[in-house]
Amino acid sequence: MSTATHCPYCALQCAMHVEAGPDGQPAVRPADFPTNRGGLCRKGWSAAQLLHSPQRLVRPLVRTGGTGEFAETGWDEALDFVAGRMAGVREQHGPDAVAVFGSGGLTNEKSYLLGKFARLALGTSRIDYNGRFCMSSAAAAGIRAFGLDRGLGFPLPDVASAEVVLLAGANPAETMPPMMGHLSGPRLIVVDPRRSATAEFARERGGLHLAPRPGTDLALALGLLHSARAQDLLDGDYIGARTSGFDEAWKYAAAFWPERTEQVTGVPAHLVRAAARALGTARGAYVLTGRGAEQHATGTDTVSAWINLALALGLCGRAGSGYGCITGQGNGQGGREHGQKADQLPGYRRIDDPAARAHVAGVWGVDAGELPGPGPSAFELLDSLGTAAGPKALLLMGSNPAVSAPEAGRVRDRLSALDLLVTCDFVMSETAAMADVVLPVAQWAEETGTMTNLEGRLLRRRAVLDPPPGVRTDLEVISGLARRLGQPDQRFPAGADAVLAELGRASAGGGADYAGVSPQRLEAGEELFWPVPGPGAGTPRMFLEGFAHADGRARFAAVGHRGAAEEADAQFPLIATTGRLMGHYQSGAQTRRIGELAEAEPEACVEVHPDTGARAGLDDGGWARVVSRRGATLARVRYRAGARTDTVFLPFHYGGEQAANNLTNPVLDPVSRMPEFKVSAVRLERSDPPQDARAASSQNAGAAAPAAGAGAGRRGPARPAGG
Ligand SMILES: Nc1nc2c(c(=O)[nH]1)N[C@H]1C(S)=C(S)[C@@H](COP(=O)(O)OP(=O)(O)OC[C@H]3O[C@@H](n4cnc5c(=O)[nH]c(N)nc54)[C@H](O)[C@@H]3O)O[C@H]1N2
Ligand SMILES: Nc1nc2c(c(=O)[nH]1)N[C@H]1C(S)=C(S)[C@@H](COP(=O)(O)OP(=O)(O)OC[C@H]3O[C@@H](n4cnc5c(=O)[nH]c(N)nc54)[C@H](O)[C@@H]3O)O[C@H]1N2
Ligand code: SF4
Ligand SMILES: [Mo]
Repeated sequence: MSTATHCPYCALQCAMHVEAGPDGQPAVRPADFPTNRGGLCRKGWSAAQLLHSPQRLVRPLVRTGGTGEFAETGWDEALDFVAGRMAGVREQHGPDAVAVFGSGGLTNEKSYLLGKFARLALGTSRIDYNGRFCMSSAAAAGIRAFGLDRGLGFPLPDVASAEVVLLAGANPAETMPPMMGHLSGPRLIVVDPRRSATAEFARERGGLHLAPRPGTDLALALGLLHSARAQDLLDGDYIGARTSGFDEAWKYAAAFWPERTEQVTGVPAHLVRAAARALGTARGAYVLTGRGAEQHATGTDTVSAWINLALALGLCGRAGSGYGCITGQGNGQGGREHGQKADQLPGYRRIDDPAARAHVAGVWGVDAGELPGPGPSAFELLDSLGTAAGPKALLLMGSNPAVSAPEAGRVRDRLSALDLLVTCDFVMSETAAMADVVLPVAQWAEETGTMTNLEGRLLRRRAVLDPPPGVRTDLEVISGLARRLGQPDQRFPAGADAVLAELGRASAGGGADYAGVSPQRLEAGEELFWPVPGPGAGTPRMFLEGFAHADGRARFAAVGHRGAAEEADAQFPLIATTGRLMGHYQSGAQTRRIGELAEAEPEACVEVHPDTGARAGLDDGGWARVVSRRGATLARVRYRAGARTDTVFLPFHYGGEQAANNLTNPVLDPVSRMPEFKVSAVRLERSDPPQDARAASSQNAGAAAPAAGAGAGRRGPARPAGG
């Protein structure tokens, strides 16, 4: 056995072979591919370990009436129970009382079928997904500027030949290590409040590190635009021929001369000038944003300000330069196109557009009037669960919001208030542990499907092995539930290729057109970048002929700086920002269960400048309690001499009392509905080690997790099975 496929984790989707290792268990070998060029990070190398982990779920679990503990059950009983309860809730409270929460980790086929399931089998408008927490601000700003949004509008290897690359709030040295191979040639300008691994990489190679106070990127981007104009570096011909709205946008930049920019952001004026000069004089330059620029209540406007800079320098829609958002999850790109978003139908269509509704309803064989309208965004949806007017039941696929949602304590309360929580997962995540029903599903190497990576490139995920006995695929779960909810069999096929063919028809003519994508073409090794409307090659480089707005021009956005929702004050004198470590993925549900990863990063940490730590009475290597208005979290102190003294950093990969999201502020961006994960006002206190530190880290990677009884997290009355 040796099968070519792609990594289960991030959007770089590194190519790999899965084959039998020395112990006979599946193991990973990297493959050469344009994005990863034979590299993998340590998560990719160890990814196969979860396939045969003793912590793997292999039987449906339903909480029993008597004890409130999980009991193993058969698939028919479990699916009958779930469909029966969903139908009952809908009968009693109406279709919007059943909600669905999806994921940018799901294949294109799953994303599509899940959206269709919500709209048709449940008739609910209550569906959104974790991508809302990811790159929704960049997507909104991209649509605003270009008329259409694709993470990178060009193949990743293009950036290697640029002279300068500016990375705003992205730390690929930890979040996509093999990408650094493409970034070793260009001079890097890294915008990050922390001296991240990527900032170090830039400094070592003669690049620049600009360390703004979290939440002030918009001002910094305005300052760079101001300084570029002052140095006569703008591309006037391009602005005149290919864009509109420069004058209105400039009004906001006019006031941000470098010294003023320094006052607001903390970035020295000479660095603002130097960065503008480097970017503006480069032959070939890219501006790339990551979550650091995007996960703010001002995220959309902030990305718009970075795009304005790129437009003013004439970088977009040209070969050899550009703006891009580095998408995050494995299918962060495809997951945002096929209708699991509250306001969306397949093919990047809007659910409130009559023509889009008519097209998709036609493919689905229903009347457009049967399709529900737009629903609330991810956090608003989670925050309404179990309230008088909110959903009473939730089907969750591919997310662990008890750990990863903002103000997670509040979200856990809402999850507990549900009458029915159903999760599909392959491990007992913190959210699964709160569920009434847990359905054990297949993992990446056990199923077929397609993914769309950060470049908009279509990839084939191939089944290498059979799932363990008793495990079903997500598509089989959706299909089985739909049938039990009275849908005709052929409307919800469980075969990935059949779903892809239908997705192609549903997306045809939309922005993200997959009509020409087929398993045969992918198996034949064709390089396909969407839109792929037909048999042609697709679109590796977008907007070369014109932008997707009706007039073909890109639009400057008139955006001004405003501060974060929460400022530091006497009670909460520091800003906490959050993000990622190399060795864990997201909520950590998968990677905390892989021995070598859990051992390397067994517990939460907080990065603190030594002076700041000393002032709070902390010791390097000791424990701190980090407190915000919303809650507290425990983390081991890591002194970082290069850190800002007004800012601390926490990874969000841990649950319970070590969850960074106990602190975070769920204030939302008005356009994208993105929560402000990157700015919370906090204070630091010295703390004893957490009660669960030892137990948690040994249990994370340890042997068999108990199946029955694993759900101690769930409060509230027990529910009878089979009701
Ligand atoms: N190891 C690992 N890799 C991953 C993931 C993972 O969980 N672990 N997740 C994947 C996913 S889904 C995503 S979305 C990507 C995310 O990839 P990145 O965007 O690279 O990840 P983050 O660590 O969230 O944020 C990047 C940087 O933003 C900085 N930052 C914080 N506040 C601000 C600010 O106000 N302005 C600026 N300019 N920077 C700020 C942080 O210090 C951090 O270094 O990674 C993907 N890859
Ligand atoms: N404080 C803070 N919070 C953040 C962020 C931050 O930077 N700071 N980043 C946000 C971002 S960018 C993201 S993307 C989210 C991610 O956070 P989550 O949405 O929680 O993502 P994961 O931790 O990947 O959770 C995926 C869950 O689904 C399971 N799973 C994985 N693949 C599949 C599949 O194919 N099918 C099914 N049924 N299950 C699957 C996994 O085992 C795991 O339990 O977190 C957000 N939260
Ligand atoms: S960089 Fe991303 S895709 Fe590549 S091996 Fe690491 S987690 Fe997997
Ligand atoms: Mo993400």
